[in-house]
Amino acid sequence: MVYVMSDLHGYPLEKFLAFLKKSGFTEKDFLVIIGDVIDRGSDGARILEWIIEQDNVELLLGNHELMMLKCEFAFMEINEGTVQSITSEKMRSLKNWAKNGAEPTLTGLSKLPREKLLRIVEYLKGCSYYEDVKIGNRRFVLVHGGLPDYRKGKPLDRYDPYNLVWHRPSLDEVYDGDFTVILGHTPTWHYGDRYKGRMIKTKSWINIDTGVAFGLDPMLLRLDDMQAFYIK
Ligand SMILES: [Mn+2]
Repeated sequence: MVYVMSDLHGYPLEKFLAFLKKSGFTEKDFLVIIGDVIDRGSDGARILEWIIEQDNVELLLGNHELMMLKCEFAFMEINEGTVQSITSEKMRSLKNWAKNGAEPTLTGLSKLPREKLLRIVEYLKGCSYYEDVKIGNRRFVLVHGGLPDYRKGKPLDRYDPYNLVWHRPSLDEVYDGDFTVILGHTPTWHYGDRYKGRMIKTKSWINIDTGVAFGLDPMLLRLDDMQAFYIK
């Protein structure tokens, strides 16, 4: 079966693995994480390390992974002693990432052997912005932020990648295609206290970012039977 989750934001790895197991996830299942496994919390680098070792787990890009990739120079060139130049553009990228909770991720990454760091960076460079999956007779589009400037029938590869990971749909945003969009990025409490820690299901999309970045726990959604799993 296919499970999805989003926005782990450095959630403690052992707690995350225990939650997966408790929800019935086994090596026969597949897990798609819809972006933002790093930053804010302590275990972002450990989660990345874990993901690259799994055959049945796929990470889609979130805005935080994109910010990390833009700062590749910070832990590659410096580590290697080959810093060519820190341009003002690089400084801006670093400042932006730092502002968004990069510190624990950088600390974790700096402890890894260089070879593993390289593997993680190469893995992230190969990640997709979205996944279009069919389960039974239902179609799902998995994407971190949503579908900005939605137009019916517009191929997914025609959307601006940057906006796919930064978009925040309003509750009444409608995607009138033959699919349900599963997204994260905007903690559900952002839409009102009554959604705090729970997923939001609209006619067109389901938001599964339960707010780990703000001290809450992640959730899992199993697409085959639409069963939702919560820690509490
Ligand atoms: Mn995000």
